[in-house]
Amino acid sequence: MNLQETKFFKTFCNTANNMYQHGWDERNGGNITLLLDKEEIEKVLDVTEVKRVIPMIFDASELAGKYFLVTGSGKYFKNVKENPEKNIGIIRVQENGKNIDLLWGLEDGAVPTSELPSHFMSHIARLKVDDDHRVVMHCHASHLLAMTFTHDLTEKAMTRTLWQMCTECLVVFPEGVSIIPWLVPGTNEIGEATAKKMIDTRLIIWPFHGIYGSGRDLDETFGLIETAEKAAEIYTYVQAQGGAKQCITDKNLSDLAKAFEITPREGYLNLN
Ligand code: 2HA
Ligand code: ZN
Repeated sequence: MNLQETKFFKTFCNTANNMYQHGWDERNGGNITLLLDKEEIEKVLDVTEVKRVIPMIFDASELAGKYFLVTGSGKYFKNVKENPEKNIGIIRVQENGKNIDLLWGLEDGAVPTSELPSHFMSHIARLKVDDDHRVVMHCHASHLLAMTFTHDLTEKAMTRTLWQMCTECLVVFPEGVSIIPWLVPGTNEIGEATAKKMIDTRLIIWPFHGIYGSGRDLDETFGLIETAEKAAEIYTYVQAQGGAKQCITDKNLSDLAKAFEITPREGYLNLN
C-alpha cells in the first residue's frame, strides 16, 4: 500500500480540510500532530532515507525514535488535502531529542508547525496518563475564541457554562476545560503551560487565540473540539436572544453523569 492511501493519512488530510471548512483555521492558523505506529509507517515508507535534519528549540528526548505526521509551519489547512507533500510531513525525533529527521513531505524547505514545542510537550504529558493517546490538535475555533472576551476566564465557570449549553457536553468532556494565561505562541513557555494542564484535561483554552485538544485518534479529537465549539456557539445564540430563561440544572447534570457512568470534575457541580 502507498502512504497516501492509508487510512491515517487520508483521515489526517480530511480532518485538516474539515477544520478549514468550519472556519477554525484561517490562513496558516492551527496545527495537528499525530503520533504514528512504528510498524504501520515502516510498511509504507523507507524510514532509513532521511530527507533533511531539522533542529528544534526544545529537548524532546522523551519522544526519541517516535514518528509523527505533522502540519507545516506557515502552511494553510485549506491546501493540505490538495497538496499534502508541500503542507504536511512525516518526522522522527532523533535520539538526542534536539533534532528531527524529515522522512516525507514538507517539500521546498518547509518545516513542522511553529507550535511543535507545545505539541511535543502535550504528547509527553498525555502519554503519561493515557497509553492510547495519539493526537494533539490546535485551532482558532470561533465561538470559543469569542467567549474568552466576554465570559469569566476561570476554568470552573467556563466549564460549567459549556456543560450547560448542550446535554452531551458533560459526557464528552467530564473533566472540563483548562485555561492558560495569554502567552506568546510558539514558545517553550506556552508549551509548558499547555502541557501542565494536559495532565488533567484534554481541552485547553488559549485566551484570545484558540483551543488545544488531545485524544486517541483524529476523529475523537476533532469531535472533542467540535462539541466544545458547538456549546460556545449555542452560548452565543442564547446571549444574542436575550439570555437564558431556563437551564440544565446541576441536578440534571448529576443524573446524566450517573446514567452515563462518568465522573464530573470534582467540585464543579453544586449539589446542596
Ligand atoms: O500555526 O495557529 O498558534 C499557526 C498558529 C499558531
Ligand atoms: Zn494558533
